[in-house]
Amino acid sequence: MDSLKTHDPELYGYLEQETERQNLNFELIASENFASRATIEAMGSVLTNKYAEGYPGKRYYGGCEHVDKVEDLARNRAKKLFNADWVNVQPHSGASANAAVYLAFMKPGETLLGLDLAHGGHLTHGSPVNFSGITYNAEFYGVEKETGHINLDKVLEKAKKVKPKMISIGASAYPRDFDYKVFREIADEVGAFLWMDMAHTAGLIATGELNDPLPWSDVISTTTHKTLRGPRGGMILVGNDGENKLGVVASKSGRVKNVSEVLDSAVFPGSQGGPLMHVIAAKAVAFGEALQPEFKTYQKQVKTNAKRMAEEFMNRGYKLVSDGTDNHLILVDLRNKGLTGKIAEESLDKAGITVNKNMVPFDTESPFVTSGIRIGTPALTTRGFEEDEFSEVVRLIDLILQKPGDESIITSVKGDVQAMCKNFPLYDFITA
Ligand code: DSN
Repeated sequence: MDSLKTHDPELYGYLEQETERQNLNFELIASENFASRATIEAMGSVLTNKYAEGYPGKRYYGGCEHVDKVEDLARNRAKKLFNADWVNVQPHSGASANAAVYLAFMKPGETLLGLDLAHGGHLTHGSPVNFSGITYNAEFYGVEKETGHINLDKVLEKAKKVKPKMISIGASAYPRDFDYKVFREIADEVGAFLWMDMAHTAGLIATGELNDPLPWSDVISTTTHKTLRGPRGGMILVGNDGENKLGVVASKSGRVKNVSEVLDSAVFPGSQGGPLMHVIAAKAVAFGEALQPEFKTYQKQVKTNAKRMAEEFMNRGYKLVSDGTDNHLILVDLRNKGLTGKIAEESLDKAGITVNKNMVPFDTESPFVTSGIRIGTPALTTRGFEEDEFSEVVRLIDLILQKPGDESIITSVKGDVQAMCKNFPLYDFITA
């Protein structure tokens, strides 16, 4: 980064600071990860200069012969990775991918049935402050107060009552797996489309560490930067393409379009303009990495580490939502410890331990305070942390949470955090 260093020293300084933060902190935000050097290099490439509205072979600009190959590479690798009939790698983010899903499957005012944000759902699954809740009629299912699990009988009951056009599955803070077959049966019983947003769990799904939604869902959306460990971005997939139930007709021929054609149009020109070709190149790199056997080993470890962390927290008297985890994250309910999520997040941050405060189901605190923290293993597992390191992570978190704000404990824990991070080096190239 020599040219950046001399060309824009102020900006370079901020990058240096952020690199140091990533290198020397415990990154435990469940939705974050560390992309490879090759992925980051592709993102920083000349492809950022190229306009390529349209799709490979059908662009609105000249000079697309090379970026066509890049996008095809990304698409083909993603199809292989997820055993999908069709993918669209152009969505700029998970929210953009979801906007295209709505555009393809729903008309304004129609009803979506999704997991409540306060029970682990996502903003774009019908929150009243998001376009999804503003444009569509959002209805919600939740988790059981006693178990923290989704009760599928209640989902069916709710679906029969509200008659949704589409049912969404997927979450940003749900530590358990989903039974897609039963969700499919529910969707079929009420005549709804079924949409899985696997943003958090895509890497675990790709490697068979969690149930596979592709055979059961009408459409699947994802981000590419969480467990999938690629560049920041989004993607849409279809497991079984073919004549769809949308009834959208190709105007000249009168033929009913495949669901993939409707979704392609919903991304471009429906909701986006020019694709970010540099990011699509980086997606291709990351999908290539995810097809390697080491990626499966990594995902297994992500899950094993989360289980170890769950056990360690419960042994120390912490209450976890659903009393454990099937995936890459845990949700700690801090109420029995007399703490809020806000206090916990702030105290841990001072010691170099990065988590996020999170609502727990049936929370009585506001979203700015919350009663919980969400903790995920993907990023530190990428660094090489295994079970023993995660036991130590929990010990250090517990030390802080026993006396939040105690400066001498914070200083001592921060020293331990940095020492461990130095034993598991991360990036040495960004500011080199
Ligand atoms: N913001 C992401 C998360 O942290 O889960 C979801 O978009």
